[in-house]
Amino acid sequence: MSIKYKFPENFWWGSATSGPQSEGRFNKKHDSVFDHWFDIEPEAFFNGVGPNVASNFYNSHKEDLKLIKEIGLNSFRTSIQWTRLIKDFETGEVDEDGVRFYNEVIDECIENDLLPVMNLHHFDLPVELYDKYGGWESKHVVDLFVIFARKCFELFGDRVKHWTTFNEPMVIVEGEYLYQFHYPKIVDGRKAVQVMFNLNLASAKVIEAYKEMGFHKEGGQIGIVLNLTPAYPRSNNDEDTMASNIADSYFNTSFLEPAVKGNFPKILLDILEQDGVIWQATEKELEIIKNNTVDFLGVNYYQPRRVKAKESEFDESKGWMPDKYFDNYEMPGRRMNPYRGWEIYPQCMYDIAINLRDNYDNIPWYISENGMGVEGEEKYINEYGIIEDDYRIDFYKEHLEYLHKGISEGSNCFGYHTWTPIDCWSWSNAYKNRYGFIAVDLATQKKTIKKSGRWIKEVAQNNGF
Ligand code: IFM
Repeated sequence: MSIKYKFPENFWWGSATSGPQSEGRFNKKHDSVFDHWFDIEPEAFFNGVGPNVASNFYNSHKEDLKLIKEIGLNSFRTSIQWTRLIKDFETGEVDEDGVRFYNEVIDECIENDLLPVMNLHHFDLPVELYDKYGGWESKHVVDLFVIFARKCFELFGDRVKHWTTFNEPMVIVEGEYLYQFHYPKIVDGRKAVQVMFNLNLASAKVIEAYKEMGFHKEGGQIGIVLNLTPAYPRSNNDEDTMASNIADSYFNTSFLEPAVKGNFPKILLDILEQDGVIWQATEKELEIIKNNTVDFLGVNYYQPRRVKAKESEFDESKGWMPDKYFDNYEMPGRRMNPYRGWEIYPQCMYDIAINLRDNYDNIPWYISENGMGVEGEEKYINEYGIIEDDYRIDFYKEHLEYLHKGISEGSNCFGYHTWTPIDCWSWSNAYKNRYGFIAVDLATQKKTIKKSGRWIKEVAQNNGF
């Protein structure tokens, strides 16, 4: 078979999930904000399905990781739940069953030749820390997170050589403090800005701890996973371009710049200062951010952001919001994933690759999530009981072609992880849209490899397609 798109040697072919979306709540001693939200408002979740069982990974990790190996992947990301590992958040005392569980997961990854990539926070703040301190609004919570991270490094750092501090921290800002799609569904632009700063600080403080603990000398690396939604203006006119630059600075470079370069984008600082909503930060904290940038970057890419100059009336009653400066633009003819409501724009993979090459010191990076959520996949089951998800294969191929182009022009990308290996629970969308290479029957928890799972195996074996 001839391979048109060959990827660099030792390329990561993998897939990502997270603790709260796969494990189920079994034996967890604390609740996250999502566990709590489901308990008080189950009707907010698609078909009333919450995180209690998810894909049962807590109980079936042995079999699940074997299946993931069977589809040819060489790497796997999940997250360690703060609410599972830690018994006492203030002291960092651990829960022994949590330690046993994550030890088993890591050891089984290694036995199955899956490089474990461990993430420390995937939207799963302990609800007690929200109730007591205001969660990420509080710098004390930042310090408690560092205690948790140190515990993770101490317990698992001998085997886990790739860590990420956060998954999509911007989603915490947007979902919890602006657009009400994550509990506690607050609308408060000022708090959002402080949370944005505190999350950047937390990431830098965790990196500082990792360095101090000496893991780099043992080949360890630490990064962050950002959901980049590159902003494209409606037109090249000044107003649209400015609106797009502002949106980009709020939603993308607010985390990308500090993570990679140690400082915040000027355009964002100017606006926040001018509007009197800038965060509270000390010189010492800014210094920590400056000195503790990432070793590598994970990029979750799903959709671009289309922007136009503000045309609609800004609703002042909500207080300060970034939307004061731009409107979202529905580009005529854009290609949509109707189930998720996200635009499909594979070319963006190339734009991201070139942006990181040219504007971010060509930092080592990988695609840490890319995928297509589809509702009602049962209709594609063939006579052998296999889901024929050709649409997903086509989606991946298109994205990989553009990624390949970026790599062939020198972008330092070392891997491609899809979302997700096994269909998993997706927050308030629950199991509405399925993303996996492996299907889950929710009634029986039976797991069956889809056509795309066979396809990725060949891609991984050939290191291209
Ligand atoms: O399920 C989420 C994941 O937690 C973060 N990235 C996007 C996925 C699909 O919506």
